[in-house]
Amino acid sequence: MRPGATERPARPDVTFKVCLAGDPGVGKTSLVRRFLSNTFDGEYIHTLGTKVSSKHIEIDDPDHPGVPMTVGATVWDIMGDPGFRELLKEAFFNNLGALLLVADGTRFETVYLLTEWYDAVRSVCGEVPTVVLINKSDVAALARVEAAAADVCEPIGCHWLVTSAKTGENVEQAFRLVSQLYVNRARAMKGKIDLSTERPAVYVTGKAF
Ligand SMILES: Nc1nc2c(ncn2[C@@H]2O[C@H](COP(=O)(O)OP(=O)(O)O)[C@@H](O)[C@H]2O)c(=O)[nH]1
Ligand SMILES: [Mg+2]
Repeated sequence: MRPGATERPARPDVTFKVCLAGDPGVGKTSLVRRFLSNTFDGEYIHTLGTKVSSKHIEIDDPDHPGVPMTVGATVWDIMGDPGFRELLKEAFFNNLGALLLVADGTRFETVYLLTEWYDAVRSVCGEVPTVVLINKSDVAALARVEAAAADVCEPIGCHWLVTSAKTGENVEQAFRLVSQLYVNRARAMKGKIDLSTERPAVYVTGKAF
């Protein structure tokens, strides 16, 4: 190992695909950048197609409380244009393990639009562990969006967090939570799926949490 390099397992215990979905401009690319390189850029560059990156995340081993396990998240930052959703949803969501649905806290209508993203995901891969992120908490008036988030999350039965790609609030936590939900579900399904697989994702259908 190079001097100064931080040690991390060459191979994570499990890998999975996590996708960020939500309308254009809500902050998907900025959240990924904050998560991967702990930086922020105020300029808006429209995402074309998809950018795939990966990062190891440490979570609790659900079968051994207090013992950490490493998961490899393959992060898909997709183009959020609703007009392309039907056309590209198979490519975006095939083999999805977990989902981050992102809304803009300064535009509460983007919260309600998440149900359309969720339906598109479900039509491809069934119900996957999902966390809703109300982003731009550094500038948002949160009371109204929090009410909208409750409206959207209750029927889906998913968690939601307030995040800021600008300040970093809850960004790491969001990726850790969705990874933990994925692994908890994968473990609960033990025997039906192979956790030692090296394929980028294991997806399962059915309500898991
Ligand atoms: N103030 C603030 N601006 C943000 C935040 N996240 C993203 N932005 C800005 O919102 C715009 C759209 O962000 P981007 O990540 O490209 O959105 P995407 O289209 O969903 O990928 C950019 O100008 C970002 O700098 C945030 O948490 N706070
Ligand atoms: Mg983008």
